[in-house]
Amino acid sequence: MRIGQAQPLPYDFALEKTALVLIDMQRDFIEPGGFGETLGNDVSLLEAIVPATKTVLEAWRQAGGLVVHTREAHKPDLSDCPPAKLNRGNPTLRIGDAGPMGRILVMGEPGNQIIDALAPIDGELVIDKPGKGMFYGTGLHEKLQARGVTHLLLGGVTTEVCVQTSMREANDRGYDGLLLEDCTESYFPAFKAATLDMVRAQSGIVGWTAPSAALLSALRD
Ligand code: C5J
Repeated sequence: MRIGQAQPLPYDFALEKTALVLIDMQRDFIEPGGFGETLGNDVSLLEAIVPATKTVLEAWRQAGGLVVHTREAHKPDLSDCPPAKLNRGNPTLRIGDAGPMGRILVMGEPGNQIIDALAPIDGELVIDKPGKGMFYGTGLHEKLQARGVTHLLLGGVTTEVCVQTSMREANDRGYDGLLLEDCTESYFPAFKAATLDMVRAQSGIVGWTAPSAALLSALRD
């Protein structure tokens, strides 16, 4: 399959060697009362990508492609959350504190779950990650290798933090990654725009970007 509209160059992929990866589409980042809002962000910006992301997820499932969901999630005793992460910034609630949707960014809590619209189904990988990148401390690389995956289509939040970190980690591990432009968002629109530019700079130094319509069209052809 080919996404001819991809930037900076056309993107070729084989369905059976490609995974759709949705990063951290969790209530903690997207809904009021979660970690994103405690950091002072307007979470409504992120909700806007849900319909396009849902359309891609359904089309990818229909095509029979592998789906990976990640969650930024810590153990209840926070033994996987270093002080540098726990104490960073000036949030109204810190990781592990009790918030309106349960303990912030803690595994198993209501706010830590993926939003209902994009909830994982049987057979999809769900990866809990203690860091911003999806490979650090998760075993994801081994799981993808075992399935022969070489290409990744990425979406999720936030563009310049967990999505970009994951995409750079993927690039260093040899994956060809494409970021779906309208399936990712930031609390800071300028940071999203800058990330898309950074990914495709220098002939795709980190990877490719494309609108989700171009992927949907490739899947239909
Ligand atoms: C952040 C994320 N922004 N999923 N996490 O802290 O991007």
